[in-house]
Amino acid sequence: MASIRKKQLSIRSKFVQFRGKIRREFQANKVPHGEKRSSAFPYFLSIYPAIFVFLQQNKNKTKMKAVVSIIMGSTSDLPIMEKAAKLLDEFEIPFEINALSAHRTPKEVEEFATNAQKNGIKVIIAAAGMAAHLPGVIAAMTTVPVIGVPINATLDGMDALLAIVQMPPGIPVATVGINAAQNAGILAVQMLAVGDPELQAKLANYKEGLKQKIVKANADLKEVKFKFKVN
Ligand code: RP5
Repeated sequence: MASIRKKQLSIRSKFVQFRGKIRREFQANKVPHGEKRSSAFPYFLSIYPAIFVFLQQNKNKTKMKAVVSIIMGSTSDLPIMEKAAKLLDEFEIPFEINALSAHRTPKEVEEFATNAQKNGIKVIIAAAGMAAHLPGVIAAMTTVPVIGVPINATLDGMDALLAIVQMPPGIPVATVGINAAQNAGILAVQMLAVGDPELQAKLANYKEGLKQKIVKANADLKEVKFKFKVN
């Protein structure tokens, strides 16, 4: 809800800037300084097609509602988490990205987690490094499945991996490998694809693409020569 409101506000402010620009251009070019505009007609002629084009361009953005929420402990996690975002983009899944911290913004984490389901979020991808409590804390407050991404911030990411994966019975976090944000994205799509044949077909196609990488690897390996290599 908050993200849609944010998008609407940003589109509105872009529109206001755009309308101001058109007005200024019209006044600069068509109305000599100090003269009164004789008719409003040309002004409306110039602005309404522009409004129409603007609204058309932004129509899809306002309609989309996030079904996946990517949460990270800090923007320093973004270079890793971009891989999850890229994957969701590829599958045309509407998502949101926000920074929240179990330690620095505990109240906001609670607000997010307790409202996630109501806000239409179907899967949460939560990433954190160091003492990575964020995914587990979110999982404690929602029935929306949480995928945890341990970030390698210190100790090669082992601290975050153990903090995320070792959840007490009753509060699972589906933990992927250290920095494995792409896998988190794929897992999120797989969860969404349950009962969605169209998305399942897209996933099957994606996995078929992965097979091609190994087909090419074998072709390349054929060219590698060793005295005792027999294939
Ligand atoms: C965690 O601490 C974050 O998820 C990040 O991986 C790590 C370091 O955070 P910054 O100090 O870069 O904000 O909470």
